Amino acid sequence: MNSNSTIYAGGMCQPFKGILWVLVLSVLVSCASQEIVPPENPFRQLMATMDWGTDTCFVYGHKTPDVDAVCSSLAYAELMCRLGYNCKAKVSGKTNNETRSASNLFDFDLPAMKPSVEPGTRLIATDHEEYIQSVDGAREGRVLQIIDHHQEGDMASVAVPFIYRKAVGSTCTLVWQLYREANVPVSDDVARILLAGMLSDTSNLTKSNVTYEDHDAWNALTTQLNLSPERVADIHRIMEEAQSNYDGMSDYDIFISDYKDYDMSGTPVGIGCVEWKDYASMDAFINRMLAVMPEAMVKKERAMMFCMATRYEANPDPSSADKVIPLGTYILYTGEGARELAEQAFGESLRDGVCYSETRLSRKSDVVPLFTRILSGQ
Ligand SMILES: [Mn+2]
Repeated sequence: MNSNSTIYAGGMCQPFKGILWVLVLSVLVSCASQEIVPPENPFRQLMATMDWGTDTCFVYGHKTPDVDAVCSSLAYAELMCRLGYNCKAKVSGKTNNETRSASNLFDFDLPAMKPSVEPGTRLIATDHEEYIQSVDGAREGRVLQIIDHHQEGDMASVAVPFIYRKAVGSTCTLVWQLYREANVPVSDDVARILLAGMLSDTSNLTKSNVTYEDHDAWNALTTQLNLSPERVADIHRIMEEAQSNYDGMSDYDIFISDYKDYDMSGTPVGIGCVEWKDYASMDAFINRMLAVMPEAMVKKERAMMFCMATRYEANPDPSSADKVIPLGTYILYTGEGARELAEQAFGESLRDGVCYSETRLSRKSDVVPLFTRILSGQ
């Protein structure tokens, strides 16, 4: 066969190969030069088109703020400031033990408390996009941006100029990506804040909803901060212990320490998440939560109240630093129709008020989408 008649490059005649290489190289060179000097930055341009007004724009995570909510709001407010916009992070409620532990471990100040905003206040929402989870007054405010990794909520409308939503493990991963998008280097201070949020929400990259994008961010941040994987695991363990440390807290405060409100097709639903690692006293702990849930249902004006509690058992590996390992998830319920909803989702009750899932459940990725689907009749 004549080599000129073959179509794969290995059989190409030499002059043709040469032309191909010139083409490839010229494409590469033009791409590279575009990367070095961006002719324009679409993210910064979009930010510049926003109606920022003259007052401070507040950046809030969700109510009952956790580490990801607080850290994403802090780091994103800082990015906006670096771009020249007058933004400040705030919290709408008391931070939990894990968040206070993270602020000590990673050496950053928690945002000041501001439980409500005036009508017309400009807002950026991180780690949530439902008004019911937002600062009081948000409905009468002006939402400029949403940065979030939950399912679409009622804050997200065409009137919001910038919405960045991706189903990644942590909102801090998204904020890290937007620093790159804005071409603003992440300072070490911001890197510590972002890593804290990531460790908490992804449980140090071990949760089922973790993506390669979370891994990218984790790698970049730990490299920048010069933290070995072992050191990161140690820090994460201390944060986790703080999260499940309920010393000195009332049962009611334990139940609402990681709690969120939802409006599911018109049904007001509340879901708390608790961690109780003393597995020998788990049954008694479940009873304590069941006892305070009706009170929470009244205070939070919910029709149904749920509580997710991880089931732990002793780690069969005695050499491991983790003394217990997670198994499934208990789903505690109270309120009219709550039993039917829980059983439709997770099968027959173990006993009155308690269902169980053999797989460990995520509120965001498993329970909320499932309950929403059932309640909307889909
Ligand atoms: Mn989050």
